[in-house]
Amino acid sequence: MNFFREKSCEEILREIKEGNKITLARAISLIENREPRGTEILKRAYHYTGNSTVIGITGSPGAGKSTLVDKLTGEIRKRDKTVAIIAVDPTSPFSGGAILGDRLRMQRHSTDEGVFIRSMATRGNLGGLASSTDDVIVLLDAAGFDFIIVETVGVGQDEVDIVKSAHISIVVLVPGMGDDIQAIKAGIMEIGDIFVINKSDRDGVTKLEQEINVLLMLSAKKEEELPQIVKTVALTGKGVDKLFEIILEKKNKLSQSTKFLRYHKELLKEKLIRHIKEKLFEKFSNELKFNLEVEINKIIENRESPYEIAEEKISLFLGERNEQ
Ligand SMILES: Nc1nc2c(ncn2[C@@H]2O[C@H](COP(=O)(O)OP(=O)(O)OP(=O)(O)O)[C@@H](O)[C@H]2O)c(=O)[nH]1
Ligand SMILES: [Mg+2]
Repeated sequence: MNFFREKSCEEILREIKEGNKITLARAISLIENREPRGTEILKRAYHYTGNSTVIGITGSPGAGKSTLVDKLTGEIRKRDKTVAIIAVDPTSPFSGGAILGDRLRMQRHSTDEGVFIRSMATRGNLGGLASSTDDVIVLLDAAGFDFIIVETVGVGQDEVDIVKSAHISIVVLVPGMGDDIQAIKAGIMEIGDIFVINKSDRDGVTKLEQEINVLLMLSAKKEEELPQIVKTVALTGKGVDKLFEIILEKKNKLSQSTKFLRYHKELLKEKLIRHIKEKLFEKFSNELKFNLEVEINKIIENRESPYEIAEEKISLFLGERNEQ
């Protein structure tokens, strides 16, 4: 690990752009752990972004997302394009790399030079999982991957936020979920650009399709194109070529997608505010030798109010800066 610490951020970025996957993996860890060097690398990497197509895939556990990603990877590689895959697991704080590795079902591509696979779990993500994922996407984009696929499990707010970083969002559903479809949050219906009915070798496909259609009508926004529904059997690959064609069509029309532009703006706004907050808090803490534990104890033990502590410290911080 030492030799990595000695490398300059320029060197690290150059190696990443040259396709060095070990350096890439290490740089991702820096970003996940919110290390200052991670931010330094991101600053430089950002200038090289904008060339990847980012695909988000979300859906309930076991819906067949990884099997689908594996087949999509096949389609991408057939065209000699490269792909980076991130599997995100926000639901389980206990998932280690091994379990995630198993969840990926990507063994056949793991030795392929044009494929990079990485899992991200909740642990270590100090700035929130969605923002870490977003930063990792920046690095993978700079690394030059043609496609970046993000697989997330679940249908909660975390997944909605993560998938918002994508250019094209795919929601995977399976027939025979019973009333489960009612439990799917409006948020997830809203982010989907493509709805995949996977395991369409099973009964209940037509019923599910009708249910999705109803939900889509209800959450549709006038100015935005209605999402498409595609039936697949990920296990055999049936329908995946059609799915990939639709992805390519959507990719070509991205600049006209009001939804994508809306999310893109929202995301940039959040990114900018988060960075300002983080940087300010870092300066504030360093200059005032601010110790969160000490202040929290004051609140709990002496019943001092957090409002006053915050305002006092801010005045002190600003006062000190004025004197400089
Ligand atoms: N019958 C049938 N089974 C499928 C299909 N696609 C995937 N499966 C099976 O469904 C199971 C779950 O597939 P995964 O690809 O791991 O699903 P996942 O959504 O990635 O699962 P998690 O990452 O654990 O949430 C596996 O046993 C697959 O073989 C399909 O189209 N039809
Ligand atoms: Mg999976």
